[in-house]
Amino acid sequence: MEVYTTACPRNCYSTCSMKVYVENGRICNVEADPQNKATPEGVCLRGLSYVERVHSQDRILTPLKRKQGTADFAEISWDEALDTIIAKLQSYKEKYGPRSVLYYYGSGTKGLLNAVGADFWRLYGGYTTTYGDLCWPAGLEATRLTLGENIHNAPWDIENARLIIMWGKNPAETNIHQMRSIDLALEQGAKLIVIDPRRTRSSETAELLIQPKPGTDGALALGVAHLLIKKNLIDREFIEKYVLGFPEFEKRVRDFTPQRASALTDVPARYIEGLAEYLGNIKPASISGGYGMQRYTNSGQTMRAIIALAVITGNIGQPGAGWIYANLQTGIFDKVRDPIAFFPPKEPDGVVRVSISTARLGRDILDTTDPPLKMIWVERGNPVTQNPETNTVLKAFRSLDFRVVVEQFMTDTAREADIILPAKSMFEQSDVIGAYWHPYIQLKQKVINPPGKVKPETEIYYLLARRLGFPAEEIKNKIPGPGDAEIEAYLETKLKPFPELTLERLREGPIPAPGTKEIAFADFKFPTPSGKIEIFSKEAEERWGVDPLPDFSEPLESTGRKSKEAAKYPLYFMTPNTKNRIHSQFNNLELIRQFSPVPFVFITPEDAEKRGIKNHDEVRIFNDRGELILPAKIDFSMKSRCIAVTNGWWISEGGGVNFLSFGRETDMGHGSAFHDTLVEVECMGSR
Ligand SMILES: Nc1nc2c(c(=O)[nH]1)N[C@H]1C(S)=C(S)[C@@H](COP(=O)(O)OP(=O)(O)OC[C@H]3O[C@@H](n4cnc5c(=O)[nH]c(N)nc54)[C@H](O)[C@@H]3O)O[C@H]1N2
Ligand SMILES: Nc1nc2c(c(=O)[nH]1)N[C@H]1C(S)=C(S)[C@@H](COP(=O)(O)OP(=O)(O)OC[C@H]3O[C@@H](n4cnc5c(=O)[nH]c(N)nc54)[C@H](O)[C@@H]3O)O[C@H]1N2
Ligand SMILES: [Mo]
Repeated sequence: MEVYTTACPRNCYSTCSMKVYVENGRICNVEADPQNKATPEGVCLRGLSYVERVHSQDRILTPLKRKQGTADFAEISWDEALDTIIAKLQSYKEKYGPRSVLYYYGSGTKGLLNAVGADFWRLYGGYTTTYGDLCWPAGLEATRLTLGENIHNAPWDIENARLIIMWGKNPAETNIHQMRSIDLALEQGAKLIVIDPRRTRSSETAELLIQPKPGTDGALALGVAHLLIKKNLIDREFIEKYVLGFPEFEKRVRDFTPQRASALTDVPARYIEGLAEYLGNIKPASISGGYGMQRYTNSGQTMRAIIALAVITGNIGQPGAGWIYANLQTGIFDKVRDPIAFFPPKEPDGVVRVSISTARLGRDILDTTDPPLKMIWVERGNPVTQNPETNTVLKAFRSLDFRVVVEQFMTDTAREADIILPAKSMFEQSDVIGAYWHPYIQLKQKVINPPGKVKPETEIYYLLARRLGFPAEEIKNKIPGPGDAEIEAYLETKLKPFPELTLERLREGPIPAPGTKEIAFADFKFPTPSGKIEIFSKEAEERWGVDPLPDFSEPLESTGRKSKEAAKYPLYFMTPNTKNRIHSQFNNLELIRQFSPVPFVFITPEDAEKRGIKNHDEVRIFNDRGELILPAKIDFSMKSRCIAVTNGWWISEGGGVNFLSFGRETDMGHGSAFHDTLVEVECMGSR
């Protein structure tokens, strides 16, 4: 048995270091590697399930081609797959130009080698791609505008906090290792407050749970700011020295009385007062903001209002304090630190057309002209299930002439393909990965050979590049050849500027990114235009057309809007993440299905009773965009008028939450406002 240190590249806060045990070319065990101080113990169930996932009977192991006009696929050789793709690529380029090809990638796996795809498509002569992101950009942009960059204290520092506010984050499911540090803090007497419309597992040890109406946290935060200022529970010295725009902010929150905030948020005023008392009196305080609450149309402004609370109480730049959102200190390989620069809304040059909003993927594909889109290449993502407005995404996919999907499993997106190419697993190619919560650079090691006819993306691109006759010198510079040595040489080149990072050292375990700050902003230097923390941000106004101060407006789909839609669809459709899955991954495995075999819709007793719904009744969830039919589970933990289905269920499993969401962007950052989704539910009778 061989044992390797490697790291999990899923889109997950934890990005664990782990030891894998390999025998006869099979992964037979996975366990935590304590060298990573953020994830010293507890590989999660998904981690344990790799043993099954990698060797699953359902894995796609060979290229597949759709049998014309059917939903079936036939196995084909790599030669046939590549020749078919090349014929298409050549003809589209000739007839419509290279921008008729859409290159779409999701968040399926991290790694430096992911860059090879874009380099290939540039060499092809250009391409069309998406801007924006499904996940977190409204909060990234709010943080960058306020503090100047997206960094925070090392994960384990939360142990030093005396007050922890989990604001719209559910680490007990989405960041289990953070729970460990929170527990250690609580053992030392810290207090925990959770703010979430749902009573999540993360709130089990909380002293105070606040359940605002979805999308109204901005009003809650401004109400708390009002009280902190009124009761003089703010840090005036800190504000004087480091904050831009406090006098204007003070004016802004003047009418956000607890009564007004209570009416907007549906949180009792005494809870708002309680939150202000805790935050004003207990120091140091860490506020950990989740990503769920920044997927509304008003959420950039919401996040700015919440960050302002950490700022006016002076909880920045010290141990145990801070705004914990995204720690991009491992982003050392990217030239630009402005996260929105990763999603440029304008064309960066004449080659790449960055014209399609990830949030509006379906509609933008259909609306694109000059040239129109003919082909899509999808890798590392499952847009049919995960992007908003599934019906439109499906229509857009089906309007194209040719679809290639690189996948490990027969996902809803793969089912739409003309050609499916089998994708590697994390154990089948080495890569260097960063993280967005802890500071470690890690090597995700190749520990087994790809099974069947699987080829990593880099090799697929290499073979295509050769057959397309790209200049040899360009291929050599941009696209590593198929051998392990060539992959390692590519990675070594990327690591070269950082002498402390060598593959040899990374093979032993994780290494903090060079220049890592354990305490963010300890030097009180803020890379904003003014050099101060900007509660008032001219840049916010100029870039996004929002108020330069944090403000509150109802999300576009909100029961607070008194619109016709709100009267027709009175329920908030919540689609949170869940513990044993990363979005649409893992639930196809036996190990995981034991815990979650079928999707449910969670509904409060009050909302169920109103509609004559009993536990396990079949219900129809619907709005103008689509419907879902699921069994109901009566649930006492949610705020009434909220219903929830965890996201990630496949349509082929009866899930598909995005049939109900709408493709529209957040107020800043080009995020996806999934959670602006109102629905109605009706009973279809017992099962
Ligand atoms: N196990 C597991 N871990 C994961 C993931 C996963 O799928 N599974 N996904 C990873 C990824 S990509 C992401 S983006 C993160 C997400 O991590 P989190 O942000 O923790 O997860 P979410 O479920 O998106 O949202 C967290 C909470 O926000 C609440 N919420 C929704 N709307 C509002 C609101 O208006 N106000 C408030 N206060 N709360 C609200 C939801 O009820 C939910 O409990 O997790 C990462 N980690
Ligand atoms: N309604 C609603 N929708 C949501 C959310 C929500 O809260 N509500 N959350 C959103 C968020 S936060 C996110 S991050 C997105 C996630 O959406 P996606 O980025 O689409 O992520 P996954 O669902 O994890 O799908 C990733 C796919 O990549 C494949 N894959 C894994 N490794 C590799 C590889 O090495 N190569 C290739 N080619 N493929 C690989 C996996 O098999 C999987 O099918 O979903 C978003 N969708
Ligand atoms: Mo995400």
